[in-house]
Formats: sequence, C-alpha cells, structure tokens
Amino acid sequence: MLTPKITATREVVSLDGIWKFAVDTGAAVDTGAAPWAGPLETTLEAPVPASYNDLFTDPAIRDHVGWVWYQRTVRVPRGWADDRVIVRVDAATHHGVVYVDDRLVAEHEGGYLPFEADITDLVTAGDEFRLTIGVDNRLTPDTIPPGTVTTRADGRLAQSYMHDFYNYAGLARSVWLASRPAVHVDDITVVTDIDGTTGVVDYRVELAGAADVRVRLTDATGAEVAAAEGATGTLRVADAHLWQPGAGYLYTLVVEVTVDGIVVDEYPQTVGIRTVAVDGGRFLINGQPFYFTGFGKHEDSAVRGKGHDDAYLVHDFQLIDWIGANSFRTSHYPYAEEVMDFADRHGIVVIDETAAVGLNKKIGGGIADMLGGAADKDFADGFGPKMQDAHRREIRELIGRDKNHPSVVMWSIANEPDTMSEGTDTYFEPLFALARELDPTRPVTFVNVMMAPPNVCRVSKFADVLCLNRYYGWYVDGGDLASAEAHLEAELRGWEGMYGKPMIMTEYGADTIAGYHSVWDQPWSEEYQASMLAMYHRVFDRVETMVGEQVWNFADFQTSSGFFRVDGNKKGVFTRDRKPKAAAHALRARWTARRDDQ
Ligand code: GCB
Repeated sequence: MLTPKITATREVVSLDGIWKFAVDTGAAVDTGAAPWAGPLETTLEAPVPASYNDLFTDPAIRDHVGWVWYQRTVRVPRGWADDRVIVRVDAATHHGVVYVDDRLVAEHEGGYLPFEADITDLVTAGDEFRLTIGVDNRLTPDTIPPGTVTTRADGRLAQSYMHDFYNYAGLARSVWLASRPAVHVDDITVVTDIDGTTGVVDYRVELAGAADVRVRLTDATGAEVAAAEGATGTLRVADAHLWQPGAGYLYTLVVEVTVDGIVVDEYPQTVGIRTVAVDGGRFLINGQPFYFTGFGKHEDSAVRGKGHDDAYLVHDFQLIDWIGANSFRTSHYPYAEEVMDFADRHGIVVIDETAAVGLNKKIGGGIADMLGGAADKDFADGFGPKMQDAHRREIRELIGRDKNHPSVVMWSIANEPDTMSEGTDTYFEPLFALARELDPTRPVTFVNVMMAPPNVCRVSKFADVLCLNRYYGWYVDGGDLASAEAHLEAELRGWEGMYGKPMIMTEYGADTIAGYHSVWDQPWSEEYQASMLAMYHRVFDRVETMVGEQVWNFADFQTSSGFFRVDGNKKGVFTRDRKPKAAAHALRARWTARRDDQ
C-alpha cells in the first residue's frame, strides 16, 4: 500500500486535530447500539495522533479495556469529483473499524500498520460526511502481540500481556483523506544493486486499471539520470551516489501512468542505492563490514503515549547523532512511516521488527517469570494456528509497507519468543520462509531471549543474523559485574562456536534512576549503568563475530504497573524527557570515536 502523497495527480487532506471521543462502556459493537449511526454522545475530545490513555484524569479511561470511538465531520474537496476518495488510517491500536456515516468501510487487526478504504461511492465532492473510527485495545491469545482479558470480581475487565511496555491505544498516527485517479499506481517495488561504480535499480509497478507506465530516476538535485518505459525494468545509474550509513543519499523514481499518451497518475518513490549481505560472520552494507551502534527504542513520550510527534522525531534523531550511533531497532512493532522516511534521509540504519512480542509464556510483564507461575506453560499451550495466521499477516503487511526503505537492512520477525519449547521450530520455520519469499534481498532474524542459549534454542538455525538480548549484570549476576563478564563471554563464545553467524547484542542495559549515584557497583545508579555497558563493550571487542551493539533502551518508557517497575522501565540512556544519564556520555565517547574511525 502506497503512502498518500500530494503529486501532480493526487491530493491529500490531513484529518489530524481534535476529534470527538467516547469510551464504549456498553460494548456497543456487540449490542448493536451503534455509536457511528449519529453524532457521538460525549463531551470528551481527543487529539489525533495520540494514544488516548494518558490524556484524561479518569482512571476508567486510562485502564479501559475494549472499544473507544473517535468522530469528526469531513468535507470532501469539491475538486475531487473525478477522483477516487480514500480514507487512510496510519494505525489503530489494535483493532480498528471505520464508518462513513453509518456504513462500515474498513476493518483492520494489528495496531501498528496502516489500512485504507475506497469510499468514493459513499461521498460527494464538496459535501460533508461523518467519519467514525472505533478502536479496540484488547489483546487475546490469537492477536499479535498476544494477551489475555479477564473479568475482575467487580465485573471490570483486566488486560494482561507478556511484554512490558504499556498497552497504549487509540489513533496514535495520522488519519488522511486522499484522492487518487481511477487508473493509478497501486504498488511499487524497488530493489537496488551495485555494479562497479554503476547503480542498478530494478523496479516493478503494479497498476489498478489498464495503462502504460514510464519511469524516470532523478537525483537529489532533480536532474534526470535514467529513464525507461514499461511496468517492470532495470535502470542503470553511472557513477551512482550510494545510500550509506550516515549519509542517506536518495534518488526519486517518478512513476507516470499514461492512457493514450496522457499522464493520468504520477507517484514519486524515493530510492536509496545500496546493498545488504551477510558473509560468514560479517554484516555488509555496500560490500563493507558494518558494525551497528545504537538502541532498541520505543515510540513513547509523556501525555501522548505512542502518539507520533514530529518534534520528538527530530529530537530523537538529533540525540542519535549526538551520541554517535548509526542504527536502531523498531522494538517491538513497526514505527510510524515518518520515522522510516527520516531514517532514509539521514542515513540511519534500521532493524525493522513486527509486533510479535511476548510470544512467550515464560515471561511475565516483559521479564522472565521469576516467581515461577508460568514455568510449566510452554509454547504449544496457546500459540496455535490462529496466532500464526496473524503473525503471517503482520510479516506481509510490514514488508509490504517498508520494502522500499533503504534504511531497513534486516527484518526481525519476533522479539524474545519462546524458542525453547517443542513445536517452536515448526511454528517459526514457515514464517522465516514467508519473509524470505516476500523479500529475498534482506537478511531475516528474530531476537533471542536469555532463556534460550545456543544449545537450547530451536529457532536460531533459521536466522541469518543472531540477535541476542542479554541481561548479565541485571536479571542475572545483578550487582556482580565480574561474574557477569565471565558468563557473557562464555555464552557469546558458545554462539560463535556453534553458528559462526554475525551476532548483534540487540538489548543490554540496566534500570537507572537519573540522579542516583554511588561509588560502588550499585544497581539503579548512573555509575552502575555506565560500568555495566563498559563491561559488555570489553567483551564485544574480544568476540570476532560481534557486529553490533544496541543498548536497551534509548529512553525510559512507560510500562504496565507492577512491583518491579517504578513509573516505567528506567533502562533508558536518556530519561523519558530525553535528558542524558551518565551512560549517555560514556556511549558518546565510544561511538563517536568509532564513527570518526570509519
Ligand atoms: C527484554 C524485552 C524488553 C524489556 C526488557 C527489560 O528482554 O525485550 O521489551 O523492556 O527486557 O527491561 O526487561
């Protein structure tokens, strides 16, 4: 699905702003009391984009389990009479329904990927219509991510889930009204290669309707560097300016659709010419060994929750640059398209992850179940074909959305799933195959949990790169960095000996209260976080197949409440409002030196 854009043949109206908002306390969808059938009866209003949870003071809204409703009136621009009219929702977390007046036009499962509806036949150019979007935040054993809804003694619903980030919900990304011609570009796929100093751009255009296609590739100044006719083809760019980590040079593939020689649709697709490959124990970008530095992140900030915010977008990338990092992982779900576009333009390397987090009953609230409640629960207990179908859909939609981003160098199909239990290999093998079939050009990985070391993990054999999350010095050997160092090195050597594949530490970190200091190895102090990271770095520098380090986490973030989290997860190198802890300065020294050496 193409991102809505203003082009010579297309227009876009942002529907962001304040919408009417209501919490559905009576399960209206199930009872047939249709909130979409007329004006929403509510005094509440909510901004789009934003998660709704932290906007209001009423705990019943923050902790609501089930549907909420957003509504506004929309006027179709009067010049759109000859066009198709599309409503596009960038994300509805986790289940969205869209009504135009009282007609259901779209329904979507999965909280972090876009969906759209063609509403041309229901609206009139120049007139208004009522747009109502329902969003259900429930996670069940069959959703990605999974969760469980139970009923408390007093009848209130309670949502539990195995990941630790807070289950923010609502319309956290933009909503658009878009026009496009009846005959139009439906999809574009671009794959690039390098032949000496020549850039090779293979393209494939899918059309809705019968028409001819011509394309031209322009450089960053707008000058044409190649052109071709036909819906598929190859363009060759002499002396190509490559997309490089740290220097995100972009060309634009301008696709024109013609009928009888007249241009009926135009769509510009940015293109970064670069290659990605795994070679033995090395990860190569443009044929050169690449070492990942950076973070696992979250889309998270005060008040707006997971709401996309361009100011945070720019500031977070500024901090990534300030600290000398070159990459991040979209832990633990696909991020807003604005983030991916920004990474493309600024040369930041991305490991792109599905929302398959918490497929692990041995984890509670994001951490290993130390109290034992889930010890006897294994993968076969609940993770069945319905979840696998949902997982397949997530992989399809993610690759469909993000396949043309040069910043994306690898797909991560899950974070810390159970890969210890019997049946996990048969669950995952087809998912790896699907990702490779959809995109044969990028490595595919998953992120391995500490409970599945090399001799236990049944799934690492399918991954091109070993991505490991380890908490030696925190959940294991807490406060004892000498033991942690020995255990970490022994495990990494075990992986290296068994697989010889490139390894990235995709999580390592310590909860840290900004402003808490100690001269000793005291967990939660700023000094401990810095010493622990330094310990990991000593080990990484000794292990040859390590190709990257991504600290957990970029910034402190909100979690569900519980006795092991104090106002959220504090493993951020920056606080939730993006102030550096001591570790940020230490990382900056290491990573800027590495960047300067490259
Ligand atoms: C993990 C999870 C991450 C948690 C982190 C922690 O392994 O992947 O989502 O936030 O541990 O801090 O416990």
